[in-house]
Amino acid sequence: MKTLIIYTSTHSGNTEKVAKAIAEELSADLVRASELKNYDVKEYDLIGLGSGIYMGKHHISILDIAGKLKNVENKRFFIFSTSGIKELSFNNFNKDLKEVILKRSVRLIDSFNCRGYSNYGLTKLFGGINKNRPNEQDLEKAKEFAKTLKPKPLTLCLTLDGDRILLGMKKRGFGEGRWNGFGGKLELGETLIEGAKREMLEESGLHAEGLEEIGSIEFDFLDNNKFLNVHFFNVLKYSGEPIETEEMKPEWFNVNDIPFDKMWPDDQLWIPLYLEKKKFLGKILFRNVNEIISDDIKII
Ligand code: S76
Repeated sequence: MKTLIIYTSTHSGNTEKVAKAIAEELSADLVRASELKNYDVKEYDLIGLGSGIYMGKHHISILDIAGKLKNVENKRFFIFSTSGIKELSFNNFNKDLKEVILKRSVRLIDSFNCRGYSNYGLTKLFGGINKNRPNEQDLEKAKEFAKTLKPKPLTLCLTLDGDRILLGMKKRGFGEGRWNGFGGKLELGETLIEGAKREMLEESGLHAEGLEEIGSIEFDFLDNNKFLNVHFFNVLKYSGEPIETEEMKPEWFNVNDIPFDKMWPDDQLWIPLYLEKKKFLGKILFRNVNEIISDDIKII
């Protein structure tokens, strides 16, 4: 995921601190609104826009840029701000920026706000409000927020044995009714390899003894909030016999007879690379679970 963060931080540098914390967590490119030269965001997957709140709105430079960015279609956006006071229902200071963003065909994923030092207007009389904020805790919260914007890691294992490949018919849940590799979400504290081995055993009955990562693809789904980073593994060595579980029905297929018409549509893009022992990195955008809108898979 490639992220661009555009921000304006005028008086106290409050928003800059938050922007930097989020950028660090996401390895994002960070640019001040006043220094933005290229409005074309084609190369980015996620765009963050943030500033202080002035008279109940984001800074005018941010509102302006939100309307002018080019090639934003289908991109993910998030917004952030620092403010003297808390956002309240009658004082919805994300409203104007949200409106500008939602006029473009993009997705606004989430927003973050925290207190920032302010000596604006009358608050000047008593030395300003929210001294030393954003503080360490605020910046930690900003990083936690940034983590939620990342794609969720998943594993998927493929097993070859001579000219056979092991697939499983998914009996329930995400991908039900499709032949698939074996894998799933990580449990707390698990590494990708540990998760891949556990899922392989739970879903197929096979002990994967050697695994090599063969690629990864970020899957983004326009019609829901799913955003996945699937890490693909080749099972180098296994023991045991495939058994049907309540989740999957395993079956060996000849590699010339893979049932692509009953699989995820993306499988036709990367399984041939796997069979040719090529490693890959990619991004795929789905409209729903059946239609690929765009794909970009590179051999590495
Ligand atoms: O081969 C696939 N398995 C999945 O679980 C999901 N593809 C895929 N694409 C979203």
